[in-house]
Amino acid sequence: MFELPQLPYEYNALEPHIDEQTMHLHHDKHHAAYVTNLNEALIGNEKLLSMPIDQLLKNLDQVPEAVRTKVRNNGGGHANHSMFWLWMIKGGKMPAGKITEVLDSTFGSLDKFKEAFAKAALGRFGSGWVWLVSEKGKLNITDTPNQDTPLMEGLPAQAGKSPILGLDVWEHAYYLKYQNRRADYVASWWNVVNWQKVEELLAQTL
Ligand code: MN3
Repeated sequence: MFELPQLPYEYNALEPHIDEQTMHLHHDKHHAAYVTNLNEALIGNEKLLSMPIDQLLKNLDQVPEAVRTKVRNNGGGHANHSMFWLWMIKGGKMPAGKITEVLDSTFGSLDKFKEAFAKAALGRFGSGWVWLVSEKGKLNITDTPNQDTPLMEGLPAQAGKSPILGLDVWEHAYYLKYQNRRADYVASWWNVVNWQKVEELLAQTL
């Protein structure tokens, strides 16, 4: 069975950038529902229920066709949100180490990277995610619809494109505080990004 992870900080830890009420709804309702629906879709399938979530998403072809879309949406939702909580931290953590070098060499500077990432976030029509992915240290910005994730491309995490940073641009992630102002949400989100986590994930892809 898949389980809802606890937040690694208090619900109000990301204030004022991400408000407490949004965190409660987002974690306790939205993420919880993805976990419940994922378990429900896989009832009786012990093999799939015992896979790590990223393995399950890399092997969607092993999921019975009747529940594949449900597993894709809810399993993606579970994986994406489990990572999303870890990509944020109270007070934020500035980039340091290898990630700064790679962002500079790929995008020109941290600010230019942020600009390009924000542009992708604003350009994603409707619900979805924006990603910074690493392919053996080669960085790219991508985006996916719904709860799809780069993990679904069928490539092993160590050899393929691994998400090392992701931003939820579903309205449920920001609408209470920012309403339709997605650009303001993205601009504010940088203040709580946990770059130390990004650095760790980058290192795993090198
Ligand atoms: Mn969400």
